[in-house]
Amino acid sequence: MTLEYRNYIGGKWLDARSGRRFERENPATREITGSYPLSGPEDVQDAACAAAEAQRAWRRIPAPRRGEILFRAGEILVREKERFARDLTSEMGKVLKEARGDVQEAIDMTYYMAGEGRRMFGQTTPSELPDKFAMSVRAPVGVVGLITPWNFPMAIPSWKIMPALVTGNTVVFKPSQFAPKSSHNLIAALEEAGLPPGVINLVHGEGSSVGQAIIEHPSVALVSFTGSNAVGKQIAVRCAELGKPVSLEMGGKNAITILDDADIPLAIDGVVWSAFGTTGQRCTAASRVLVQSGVYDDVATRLVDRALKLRLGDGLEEATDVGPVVNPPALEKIASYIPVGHSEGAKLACGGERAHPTGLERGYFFQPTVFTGVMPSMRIAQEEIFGPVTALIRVESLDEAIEVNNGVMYGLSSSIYTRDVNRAFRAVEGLDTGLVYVNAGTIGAEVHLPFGGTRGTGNGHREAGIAALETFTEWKSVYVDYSGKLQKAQIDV
Ligand code: UN1
Repeated sequence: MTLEYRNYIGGKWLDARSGRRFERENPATREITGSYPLSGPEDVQDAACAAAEAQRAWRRIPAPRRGEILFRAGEILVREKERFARDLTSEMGKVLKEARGDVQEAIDMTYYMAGEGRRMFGQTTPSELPDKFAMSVRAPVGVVGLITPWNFPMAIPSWKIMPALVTGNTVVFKPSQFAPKSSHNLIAALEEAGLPPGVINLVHGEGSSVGQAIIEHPSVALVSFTGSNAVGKQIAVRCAELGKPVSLEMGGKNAITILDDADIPLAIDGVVWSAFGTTGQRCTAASRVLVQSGVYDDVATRLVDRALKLRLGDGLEEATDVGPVVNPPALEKIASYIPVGHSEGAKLACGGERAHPTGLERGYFFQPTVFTGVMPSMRIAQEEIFGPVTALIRVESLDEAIEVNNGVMYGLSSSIYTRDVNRAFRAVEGLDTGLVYVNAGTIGAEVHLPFGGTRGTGNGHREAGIAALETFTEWKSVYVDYSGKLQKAQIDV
């Protein structure tokens, strides 16, 4: 029997008003993992009203008290980590070890933001006038609309929800329809932790109806979106028309640079993990490897050897290295880049085809794929493929590597392998990305540092760290005049 899940609106678990539903399948086995409300604008309307209503009381609860609810939610996530990780693997495919990491990232963010309840620092500063006090404090924005992807279905919602809540906002949240159970689990944890009704509202469904309605709703004061650059741009344009602030995270075309002096086995470990972890479906995935000439052939041989040994399968099996991709359109998109690579003159060194692991013939698997002889301008070196495909590019020098690294429309993550501290720091300075790793791959960002990127990756905002507070609060500058007389700033006597 298919498990039926509901929306969470105003503290109640509800079906879509239309009664319509959609099902999610396990991408490895094609078994149905649950049925969810196929909501519409009317459900968003209910959710936004509940959030606006709850705003009044929630913003007045002292931030440390709001933080305490988050601490309790963090403890519930710890208690349920294994169950939530298994649910996560079953609905979007990543291997269990990584699913546990996804839940762990949500735990980390929940605790981190719970602590912010007792910080949330503003500034105090001298006034230019006597008997006058000046300070700045953070104020919530109001009702915020959060739209999240399927590839980190616990971590990414927590990056948005936890800072939004601790700073006193209320939330209308639309998760991806390809990983709805994880958001159900996250919201159930917040409910159990004692979050008051209406503070968080979960509306399942499609971006074109639910997401759109969230953006349009007059009560929603701010939108935070993680997903593709194409959709992000449309949201930015619409939010500009509506005069709403919007925070965007929109993908990457990240590169690992391996210089001649690098520890090659270490670098190969980093490439395999960054290119094929999460089946390459991370915005931080290494879809390019820039290799200095002297070690290029060695790196290519070793990488292909490792890629061929990766075991594809059901992420719930301990022996599986690489799970399925999320759905048929993803499979199609990834496969479409193979002839593109060929026609542009790259060499397919391994992979390049759909895979059919024994017993999982119907699953959406794609072989770990390495292209060699790739030129920086080729489409496979420019466009986000979002699958287990990486492109080896030969470079002659560090300067060339930096130029090639920066020569794409995205700027999320980059990495350099070298044993030379001078070259490492030159790279840190020159790589134009929001995240830079030295002697580690392109993935593995931690929650207490800013996360996000330059150029086509973002729009100047960052998630995580204290940077997230900037997104979800407005600064309020407060002047207290205790002189008992009219004092005029900036006016000569
Ligand atoms: C993403 O790829 O969408 O740094 C997020 C990482 C993870 C988060 C990735 N902590 O790869």
